[in-house]
Amino acid sequence: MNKTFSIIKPDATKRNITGSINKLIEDNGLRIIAQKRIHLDTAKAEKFYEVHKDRPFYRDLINYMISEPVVVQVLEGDNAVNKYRDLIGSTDPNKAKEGSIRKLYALNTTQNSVHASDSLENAKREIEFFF
Ligand code: 3AN
Repeated sequence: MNKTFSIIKPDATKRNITGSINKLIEDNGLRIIAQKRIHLDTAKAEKFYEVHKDRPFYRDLINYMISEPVVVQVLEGDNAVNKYRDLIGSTDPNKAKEGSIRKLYALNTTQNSVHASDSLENAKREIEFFF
């Protein structure tokens, strides 16, 4: 059993598909053990995405992440980090595999509906950042 961190992003909360995404999470054997809806401010979004601060898409990403509320979550399950990365699919929805959350719901590479931690170490850090 391990834990991972998830964000249901503004494009998804805005379209009222939080429940649809949560159903996919639960149907895939992950348990939502904590969840809250928050509105990120610029400082918090910038800190969370600090690793991308020199990337060309950084400012658009921050503006997008503060545009609407998000739902931050802790998910638990066997191999939760890898299982959830697999379920969300590739960053670019055109490359995401059939049945993945991003293939089903993402609008484009920035507005891609969900975030998932990419390692156990980052999961721990990201959970502590929000909970
Ligand atoms: P992932 O969320 O698939 O792990 P990261 O961590 O490389 O992807 O990127 C973090 C976020 O930054 C993505 N979820 C997406 O919203 C945005 N992003 C990443 N790459 C691009 C890109 N090439 N163009 C626009 N936005 C991007």
